[in-house]
Amino acid sequence: GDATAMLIKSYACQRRTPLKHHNSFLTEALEILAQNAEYNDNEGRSVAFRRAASVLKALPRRVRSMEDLRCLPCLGDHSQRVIKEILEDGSSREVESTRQSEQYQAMKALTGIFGVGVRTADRWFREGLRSPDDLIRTGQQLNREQQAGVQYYDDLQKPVTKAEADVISDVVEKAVHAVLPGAEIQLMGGFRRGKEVGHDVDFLITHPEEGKEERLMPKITNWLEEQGLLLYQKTTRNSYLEKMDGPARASSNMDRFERCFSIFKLQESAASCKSNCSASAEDVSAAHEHHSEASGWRAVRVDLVVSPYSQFAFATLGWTGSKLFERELRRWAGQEKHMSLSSHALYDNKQNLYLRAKTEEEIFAYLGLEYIPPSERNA
Ligand code: TTP
Ligand code: MN
Ligand code: MN
Ligand code: MN
Repeated sequence: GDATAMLIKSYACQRRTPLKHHNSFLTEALEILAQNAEYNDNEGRSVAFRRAASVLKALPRRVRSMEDLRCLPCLGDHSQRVIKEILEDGSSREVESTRQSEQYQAMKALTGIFGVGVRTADRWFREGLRSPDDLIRTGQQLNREQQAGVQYYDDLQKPVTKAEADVISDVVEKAVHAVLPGAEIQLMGGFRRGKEVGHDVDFLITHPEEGKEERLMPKITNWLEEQGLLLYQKTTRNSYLEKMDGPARASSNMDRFERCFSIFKLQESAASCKSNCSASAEDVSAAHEHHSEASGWRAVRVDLVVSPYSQFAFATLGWTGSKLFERELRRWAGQEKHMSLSSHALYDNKQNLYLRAKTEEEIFAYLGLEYIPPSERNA
């Protein structure tokens, strides 16, 4: 073991995890096992593999032997066996057979449909269904969300680029300012962490005058709908009440903000079309013929969340991710600090009081953690 390995802390929120690291040949393998455990409703096992993968993402260099893993936290027996096999043989039999398995592939395809969770996908798998096409062919009952998920499946499978996220940011900003001047909009999720592609685009919206943000979402979605920019939307009202939801529920990861899960209709410019098709500038119209549909637009998943100004720092921290980083923050708060952290608030269970914060930096300070910038929260 070397000295650097011994500096790796055990909670992901105590570490800096950059987007690009040196061990994807190991982390991708461990994350397949994590994903498979999730498909089998084994959350404990899934989190164990994800924590192991996350530790390897924080290492300053490529792992070359088991010796390099001495003194590292979060590496259980099973993860170590998998790593050893990959280091010795180039791949792990368990990982490869999981990757090839009918269940893994079907669950991946089915849970890849917007609106389909593990429980539904598992039920369909047991009934012999394997893909979105099977759902259509057998005339499965689908809710409105799942219908949209099946309808736009191909587009929603394509990664969203940063350039597309920037175009959507402009659209969202225009919509929000049309209905509430002075509102503030922030790009969240993977793109805030510096990712170059994502599965969706996440936004957090607030207004410096507390109360102005109430019932804002229907105004935004109406505006977008009038412009013909929405293919699907489902808005949920804010249901957070500090007195009732605060300390008791604060460790739950589902928040209660007014929010909208949507699918945007994104007009594809000649420029983005060109880069997608890798055609020359003069050849843009010819490039269209590469598309299955030469429609000039694509569907993109967009999440909109509205937060009261007083909760904005907590909402920002909670919607930046990564999911494992968030999970580890809440675990650190509870286990090490006797506090409850949510996307709404931080509650100190020893002093029995809420800790107010205007910035993410203040929240890290309350938690006794060194500040980790978004670009290093890629746990
Ligand atoms: P995601 O958009 O699911 O993930 P991501 O942006 O990190 O990655 P991707 O590129 O695949 O989109 O979630 C973004 C953050 O939002 C994540 O940190 C968790 C948070 N979140 C909540 O707080 N509550 C929720 O109900 C959901 C769905 C997400
Ligand atoms: Mn996202
Ligand atoms: Mn999202
Ligand atoms: Mn094109």
